[in-house]
Amino acid sequence: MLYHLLYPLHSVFGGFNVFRYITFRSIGAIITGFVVVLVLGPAFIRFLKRLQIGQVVREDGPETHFSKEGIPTMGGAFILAAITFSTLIWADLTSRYVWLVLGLTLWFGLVGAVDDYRKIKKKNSKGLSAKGKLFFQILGATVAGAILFSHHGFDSHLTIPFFKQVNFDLGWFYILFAVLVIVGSSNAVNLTDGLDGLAIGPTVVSGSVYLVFSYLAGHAVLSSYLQIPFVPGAGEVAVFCGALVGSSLGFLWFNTFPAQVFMGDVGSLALGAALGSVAIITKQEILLIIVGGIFVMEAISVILQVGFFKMSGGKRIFLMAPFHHHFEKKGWEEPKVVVRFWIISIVLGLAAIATLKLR
Ligand code: 57M
Repeated sequence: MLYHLLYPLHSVFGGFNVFRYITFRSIGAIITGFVVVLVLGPAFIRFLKRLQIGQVVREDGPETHFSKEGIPTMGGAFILAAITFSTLIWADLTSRYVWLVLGLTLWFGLVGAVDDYRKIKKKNSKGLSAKGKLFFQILGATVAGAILFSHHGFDSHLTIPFFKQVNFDLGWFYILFAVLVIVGSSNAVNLTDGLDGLAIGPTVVSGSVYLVFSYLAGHAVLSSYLQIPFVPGAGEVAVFCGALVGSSLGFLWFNTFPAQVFMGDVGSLALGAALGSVAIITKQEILLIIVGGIFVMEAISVILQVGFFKMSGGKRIFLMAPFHHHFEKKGWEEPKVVVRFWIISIVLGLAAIATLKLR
């Protein structure tokens, strides 16, 4: 909005020229998202309490979680509201990539909200059926993948970190690949969101890394110098990433141990889909495995645990999956597990940025 309102006035007031810069507007989006959630967060938490939207905690979980029963959940709805507000304020609203990422994020948020609401209404932690949730996720991701693929000049080549010269042309299969990345990252963040601050911390890290990659991918000179795919118009997605990072930081203020609010599936599914779709647009899909390494590790721990559990007739690889519960069962205090996962996430984020030079 501000870009359209104020930049044209730069001939009258030179200072408004700053609104043309994506870097300035991305920082504006970070600050706006953060301030909106920080200032209005307490009122929103009171609102959730008034509506009695409290967490239903499963009996088969770690005993330390039983005291979390009733903590307000669906805080992710507020994160998404702040992301939307901040993006609309700071982004160039003629950018089709911004509308695509925002629309997909809100679609996954809607799927999560229905799941959360059914869990709360039915007072059980089942919610939407797994098949139902997956169907609507795949539907949204397929539409987004098809829209992207149909964009004039969209490049369906796959880029591999560290190997600049290697890229496969997936052709139509790119849509399937995009669905895999978006739905995979959405569910990986969802599985990770099981301890106070555990999912939102790595989301801040991943969103920050993809803010940088969006800016570089959309920059003709820098992308050429760094030998990464040039995606004209991808730079505006950095503003969306800024809104995501700022809003997530604001949410972390209330979600850190002991959490005053949980994000709910409305938050975790949406944030995961947002990261997956940004990875697709910037053509840094494989990089998401490094940047989102915590999410990947959590998802793999579940796949291994459930697979081995079924094959071995009930034996476990980990004390409990996802991985964060394994350390809780080993006696680590919750904050210790969370901060150590954050440390790993930050190191992986830095490693992801380092791939720009290691080619
Ligand atoms: C998403 N949801 C949390 C909260 C959050 C296949 C199986 C591995 C699936 C998995 C599962 O059910 N995952 C669902 C994780 C839940 O958090 C809610 O869900 C939203 C995110 N989707 O926003 O609303 C609980 O997590 C805790 N929590 C916090 N702080 C937070 O900031 O403490 C969440 C956010 C909340 C709260 O206690 O109630 C969750 O864990 O369900 N299942 C599991 O993760 C279960 N693992 C399991 O069954 N493992 C077995 C299988 C794999 C064979 C095994 O290892 O033997 C664990 N989760 C629970 N109970 N709740 C263990 C059992």
